[in-house]
Amino acid sequence: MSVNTKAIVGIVMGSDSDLSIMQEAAIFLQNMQIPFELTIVSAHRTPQRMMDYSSSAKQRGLQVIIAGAGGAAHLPGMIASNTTLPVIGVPIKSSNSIDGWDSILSILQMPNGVPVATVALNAAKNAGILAAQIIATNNSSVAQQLENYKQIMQQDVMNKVNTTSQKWNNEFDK
Ligand code: RP5
Repeated sequence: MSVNTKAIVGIVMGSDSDLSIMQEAAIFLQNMQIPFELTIVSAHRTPQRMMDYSSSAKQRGLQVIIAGAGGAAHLPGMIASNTTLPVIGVPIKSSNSIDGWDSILSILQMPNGVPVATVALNAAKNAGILAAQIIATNNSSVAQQLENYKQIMQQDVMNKVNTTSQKWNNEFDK
């Protein structure tokens, strides 16, 4: 995104080793022309930066935060503890992870009062889609782009239905 475009979605991750996964959220937002920012904020290694990021986010104009982390993934929950903005958590199967379950459970099992909308393991694209859907509740142009996106997904499946029916009997669509 251009440096002059004011971000409305914040993407943060615990390490640059999360970037290959987290960039999927960024690419989706870019395609939807939703201005975003992306940086590294580590709950364990830069705790003060995490508190500063989350406490300033709303005032800086962010409307949603996407936070990804692996292993003992405290970043999304701690960000959520320090802002009223909706936080979407992306569990990441990282080098220090036990099959990703540690990250999934750390992000998913938040205490009452502090929700994090948790997507599937490594599902940063879905986090981008969900962020766009939150933005779309108050933005008709993003809402229209999401309608188009759903139409394209539907058409893609129907093309596969047609291809499959050339070889296999399908009485449902007759
Ligand atoms: C977490 O530890 C990060 O989010 C990352 O997924 C994992 C490993 O970090 P590095 O050791 O690669 O920096 O805090």
